[in-house]
Amino acid sequence: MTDQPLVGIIMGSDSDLPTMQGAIAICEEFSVTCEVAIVSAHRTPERMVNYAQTAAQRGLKVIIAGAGGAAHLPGMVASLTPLPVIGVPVPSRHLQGVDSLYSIVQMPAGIPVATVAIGNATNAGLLAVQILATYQPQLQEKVVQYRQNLSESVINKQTKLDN
Ligand code: RP5
Repeated sequence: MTDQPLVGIIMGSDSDLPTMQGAIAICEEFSVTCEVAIVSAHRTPERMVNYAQTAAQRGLKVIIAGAGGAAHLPGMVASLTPLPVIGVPVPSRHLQGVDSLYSIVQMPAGIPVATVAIGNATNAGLLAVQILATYQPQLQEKVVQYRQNLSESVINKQTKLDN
């Protein structure tokens, strides 16, 4: 593990943190250094622009951006950086995150955001790890092992059901 963060995990509000913990936990599990920041597209727009425009030169390789409601953060950040951006629709109070999903997933051609399911920051973390693993063979071995463990856990559940 290096000290240089390779994954930037950002969110629109501290209220998004419980959801975004899934991505943080995956980075920890794979010993991938990440940085975590609250960056709001609406409340701190200059901070968002600065974060996105300096991300690549600071050494980040991928950004995970979570937001809820009018969730413009992932798309705006994607428009300001050449790095891949993974969007996490955070469950919202009134529309359960459908608003967040639609806000994040409907990007115009040319500026993609890799959008995961509502609340599924775990998959965002895994996608980020898999992106890094394309040039880190040891990390790729860990991804393969993770998948094997996942399969085995299902088989074990079946064995318990059968007995
Ligand atoms: C969005 O507004 C945030 O991403 C959060 O999901 C939502 C609500 O924010 P708070 O009012 O809880 O700070 O910008």
